[in-house]
Amino acid sequence: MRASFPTPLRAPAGQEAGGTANLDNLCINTIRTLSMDGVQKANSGHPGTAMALAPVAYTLWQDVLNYDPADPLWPNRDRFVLSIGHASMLIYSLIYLAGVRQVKNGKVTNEPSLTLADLEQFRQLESKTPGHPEYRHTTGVETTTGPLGQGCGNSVGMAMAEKWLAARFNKPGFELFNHHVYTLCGDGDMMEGISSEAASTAGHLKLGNLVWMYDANRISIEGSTDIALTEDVAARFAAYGWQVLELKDANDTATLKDLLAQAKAETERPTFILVHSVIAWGAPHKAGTASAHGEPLGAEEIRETKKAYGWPEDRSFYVPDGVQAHMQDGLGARGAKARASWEALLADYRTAHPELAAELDAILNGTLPEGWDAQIPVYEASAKGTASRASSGEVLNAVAGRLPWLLGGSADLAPSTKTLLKGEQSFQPAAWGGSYAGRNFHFGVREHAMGAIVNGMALYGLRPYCAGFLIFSDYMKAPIRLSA
Ligand SMILES: Cc1ncc(C[n+]2csc(CCOP(=O)(O)OP(=O)(O)O)c2C)c(N)n1
Ligand SMILES: [Mg+2]
Repeated sequence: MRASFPTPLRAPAGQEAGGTANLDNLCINTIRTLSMDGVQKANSGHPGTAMALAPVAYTLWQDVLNYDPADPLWPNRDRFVLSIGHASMLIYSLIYLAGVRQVKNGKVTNEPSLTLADLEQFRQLESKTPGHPEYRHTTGVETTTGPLGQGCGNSVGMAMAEKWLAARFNKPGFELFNHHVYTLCGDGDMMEGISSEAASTAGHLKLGNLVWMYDANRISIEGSTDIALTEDVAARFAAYGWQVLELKDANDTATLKDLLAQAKAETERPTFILVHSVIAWGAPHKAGTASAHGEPLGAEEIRETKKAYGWPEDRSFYVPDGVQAHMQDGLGARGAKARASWEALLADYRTAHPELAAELDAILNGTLPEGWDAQIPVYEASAKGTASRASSGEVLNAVAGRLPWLLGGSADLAPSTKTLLKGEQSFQPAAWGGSYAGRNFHFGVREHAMGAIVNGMALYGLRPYCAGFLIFSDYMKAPIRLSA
């Protein structure tokens, strides 16, 4: 079934206008056409969703995200998670246009993370632009995505890590951590159980620093989602305790900015923005069809689509002058300013709170405190032995005393798995009588999300663990593999 596509070739609001609106649309159409061209050249990939969501992702990056392309490791940067990893040309185009610098061996270099030549190598062996985005392979990719739902789970872990870091390190006059985690997800993510587990957890924990944007294009591989997804997804999120907002047209960037402002203004609830989009927007024959999900558009359709965008029809991988500079003036300038004031704050923090500053350095550098293992007990060989879960609990507690950022919990099995850290609080919002500084996490009976959440926390440099009975680790296979 073809989704409705009433005004296929009409320019989005503002496109006809001059000035910045025009430059914004130039950027958006650059992302769309790079995505089409990348997939076409590779003769494989997913053009439609990258095209449709270009205005959404671009607006987020250009007008909202606190991210400095010159320092992709800045600890208080907003995180962007592309849970719909198949739309990878979207994030590669943004990384390229934003001029994100490459990180090598843990250090930021002056090289761009991606060049136009890298985009032309989309999906080629050893290229920096694999079919699905991979963490540490391409700078600017915050987590590996592809197995649908994992990115959603990771983003909840990231938002939890942010809350924990803020609770531990922020001091009066020193708000070191106050960033947001933004996730783009799709129908597939919404169908996967892991995202429900993760969303339920995020609602319970009142993660007001988390925003999911759901691309409700009502298309997946087999056709219309009418064949498999008919529930009221927004109502589900309201029930989970999220703020639920709706964007009626993915091209309406002005309203999107308002909604993202509402998301940031809401500090108690995570925000879910349901976005209506048309897959392969602007493609005269393929817009709104499942074939635009995972096949190249084809040379003729690309030509006609470029014509509809007012683009040179015969140019491939065309990046108009001024597009990269425009992103530097927007995202780049805002990010540089935010990072500079953060660096200054950190410098003063080092004087005011030297011990905490040293601890933060260790977290960010991935090092361990001196003597972290000094209290690990020694077990004499004995015929009777000790239950490994008992010795595990003792060792965990022996290390925890010397490693404050060792934290974690269990999927409702802590009394059996012996994973409770003695004398530590539970990680809970104040509303439930707890604190985000707590180190005992209660994942609930949600193994799949637990794995992805812990992966998201690990991406912040924390040392998280999770636990359950071995047999239930079957429910966690995907996050276990991704953690490797
Ligand atoms: C766990 C998992 N199962 C299956 C797939 C294969 N797959 C990739 S995209 C996709 C359809 C996703 O639909 P949607 O999220 O609506 O994306 P759209 O077609 O709108 O881009 C599927 C089944 C996957 N990537 N991950
Ligand atoms: Mg879809």
